[in-house]
Amino acid sequence: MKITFSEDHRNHFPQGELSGGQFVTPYERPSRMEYILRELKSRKMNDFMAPDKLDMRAVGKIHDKGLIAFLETCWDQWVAAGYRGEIIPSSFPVPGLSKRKPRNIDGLAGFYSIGTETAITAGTWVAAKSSAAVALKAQSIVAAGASSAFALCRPPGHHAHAHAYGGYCFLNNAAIAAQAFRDQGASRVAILDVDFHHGNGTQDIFYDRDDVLYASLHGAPEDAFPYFLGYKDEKGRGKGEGFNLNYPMPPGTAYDVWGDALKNACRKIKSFKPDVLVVSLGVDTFKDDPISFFKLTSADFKTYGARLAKLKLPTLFVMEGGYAIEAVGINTVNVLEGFENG
Ligand code: SS9
Ligand code: ZN
Repeated sequence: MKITFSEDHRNHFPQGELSGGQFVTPYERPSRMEYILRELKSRKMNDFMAPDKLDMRAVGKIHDKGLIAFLETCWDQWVAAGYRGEIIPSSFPVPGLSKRKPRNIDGLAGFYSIGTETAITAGTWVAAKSSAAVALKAQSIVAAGASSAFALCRPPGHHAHAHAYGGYCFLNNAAIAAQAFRDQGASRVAILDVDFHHGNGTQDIFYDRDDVLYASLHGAPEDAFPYFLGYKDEKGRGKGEGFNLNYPMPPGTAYDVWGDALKNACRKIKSFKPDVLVVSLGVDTFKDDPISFFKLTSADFKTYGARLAKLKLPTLFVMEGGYAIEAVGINTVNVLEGFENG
């Protein structure tokens, strides 16, 4: 399987993540990629390709112009305002407040984000663009007829909405790739999100649509980030009704239950008859993940990779989360290897 990757991800590495009222080293850090690369190479998965320059029209199909302009210019505005730290928003337009866009960059950051954990630095926009380009390159490989490809994206994407960044995500790589498949002739695209966290951004982007099915297995939002989306009764809206499938699961969930949810999601995907499958591949379902509460073992990742192969669909894997960094490589490559041998 071809793998797309760019070293430009390194441009995004904030010093701090606001977590539990303290600044910690961000869980979403560059070394995650090193562990994955090392494991890929040690298992002879060596077919790497660099991305092309990002096609901003493809990004513009998913993201709002205002968010794109914000991400492009926010660092310069922040510095010009005299702020000395990284960009962390502090005020949000929750219901009851107006939805008007402020001029002040601190206000603007709250306007365009879903939370405070995701700091922006000087290099964030370059990295975010490279991540989307990595997704689109792998998408083009599958669109050209490959049975699968792996987009080794960083930063991740599934928490990014059309109008907002957050949850370590800036551009929604999987959504941009899914839309590119549609624009290049696919009639129906299924997105299966196996990251521990609900992909609130991806759900919201396709919520009204019947041409892109979104199915997600995740920690129940009562107990887990992103807290405000991912409930079972969120099924889609208008003609999109029935094309959004959430499988929230409680703390302690292991493969017996998780695997059944996957089986169910795969059945639904099959009856949707998609032309292509996009997998939002997060491995933070692992038992030792520091910010998650599922109990999958490394062997389970291989098992479900093989299960995904049974769908017999052209499949684009897009890297999302996974924070038990030493195991992130093993678990990610287990999915890919399970898929290839499946
Ligand atoms: C940790 C809270 C984690 C953000 C999680 C984003 C995961 C992206 N104090 N919140 S896959
Ligand atoms: Zn996650």
